[in-house]
Amino acid sequence: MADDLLFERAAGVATITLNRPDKLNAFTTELHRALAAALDTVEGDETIRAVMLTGAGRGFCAGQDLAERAAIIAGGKVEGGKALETWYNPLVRRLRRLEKPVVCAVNGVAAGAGANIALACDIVLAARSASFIQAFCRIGLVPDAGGSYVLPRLVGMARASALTLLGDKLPAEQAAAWGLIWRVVDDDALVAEATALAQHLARQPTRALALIKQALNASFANTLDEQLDLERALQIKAAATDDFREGVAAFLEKRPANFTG
Ligand code: T3D
Repeated sequence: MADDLLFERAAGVATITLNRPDKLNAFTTELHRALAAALDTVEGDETIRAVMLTGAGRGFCAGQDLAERAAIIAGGKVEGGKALETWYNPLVRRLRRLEKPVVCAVNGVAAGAGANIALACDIVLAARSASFIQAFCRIGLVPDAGGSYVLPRLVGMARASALTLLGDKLPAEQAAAWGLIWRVVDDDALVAEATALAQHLARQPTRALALIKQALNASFANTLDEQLDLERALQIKAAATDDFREGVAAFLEKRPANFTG
């Protein structure tokens, strides 16, 4: 249903809101389809220079809709990897490779793939009342949507192991203290702060921000030598942009830069 996802654009920012509040915005096939279409729009519209992703109601996203999955189980057609192959893996790859920054405003509980989709975004803000749950083990599944990749890298193996093997709730403030997310803000300030951050990013040199994402995405798998070579290659591209010229001119003229992306 189209209303399962809200899409608004203003001031260079596309705001995407998961909108199944009664079910804590759990992912159905329809919601996946709507999100993929929204990201198509984001990719194709050069006036959109940043994204803000959030959820409606008291949850951010409770991961896979288990009622939808139960219907499939009841029909005897369990295909463990299908939803990952069709929806979750492409979504995580798209968020990481999107050449525009994505701010995630985690407004409430983020569980299962919902938690890991949030962690696939570039800058994660969370409401003070929000929480993160690697809920997979509670239902006999393994972490997916990139959880087993990012968690050890973000918080270390000891914490990643406990989070994924126990499936306990991690409060937002603890998540921030551990470096899982950027920061926590008061609940009633979350949307305004996340929107302001996304609007700030939309005024920055978009091409350079995309190249920064590319550098960070490669960093964990690269040796120092490989990363230095990559930085050089990306710097050649960044230095060729109008925004680099504008940034230097604005600095020397002691005025704000007018980046055009
Ligand atoms: O094949 C594949 O698809 C593999 C891919 C898997 C990816 C995954 O994400 S697997 C993990 C799936 N998610 C979960 O296991 C989390 C399930 N939800 C919960 O454990 C709890 O809802 C929370 C801890 C997140 C929040 O608890 P609480 O007490 O605050 O809320 P609640 O009462 O449990 O939920 C409120 C409503 O949302 C409720 O509906 P109702 O009874 O009022 O009509 C509940 O059933 C519904 N809901 C919550 N999560 C889901 C859900 N409905 C369907 N699917 C959900 N994941």
